[in-house]
Amino acid sequence: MQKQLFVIALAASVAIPAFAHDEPQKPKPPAGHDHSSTGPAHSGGKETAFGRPGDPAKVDRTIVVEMRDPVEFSPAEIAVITGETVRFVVVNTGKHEHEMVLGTMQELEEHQEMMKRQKDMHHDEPHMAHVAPGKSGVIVWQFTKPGEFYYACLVEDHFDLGMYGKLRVAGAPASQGEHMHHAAGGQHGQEMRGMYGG
Ligand SMILES: [Cu+2]
Repeated sequence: MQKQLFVIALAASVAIPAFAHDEPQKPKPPAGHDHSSTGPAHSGGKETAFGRPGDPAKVDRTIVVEMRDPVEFSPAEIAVITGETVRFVVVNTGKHEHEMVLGTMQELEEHQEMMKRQKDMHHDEPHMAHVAPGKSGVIVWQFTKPGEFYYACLVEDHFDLGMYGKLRVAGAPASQGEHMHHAAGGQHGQEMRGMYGG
């Protein structure tokens, strides 16, 4: 019962960014808002709000994320334990280019705006993988802070069309009870995938 409620709460919270995203006037942070000096999503080896590049030799878990046409990530929700280093194997099973970019919702939206202004902007950083049709890419990332983060495809208008997923970073394997541990563990993503047909 407890778990059921948790899942429903999760589903409800997933819907909120989608609405916010559709608003033409995005809320701006108040003046003087403490903004990262590095700007949107430039991880280049540094600590970010959503973690830091992981050491490929110290991967805790490998998660396969499938990118499908027209604009879908599967799974669309992933639970990670705080401190965990995840190796994402990002598989593009579509006929269109896709990419997986990690970040906060605000950073991803800013990044998207930047991409619209500079169509030819090409970059590759540790928190992103641009993948051609039928190919796969890898992101190794350590999630150092708890929170709700996202992965989005910033190719063309895919993000606007809803091509993003949610990363829920929570807990610590040793300090949590059986229930929390289970909720934060890798199995949860699989359950979500099943429930929502992702
Ligand atoms: Cu895409």
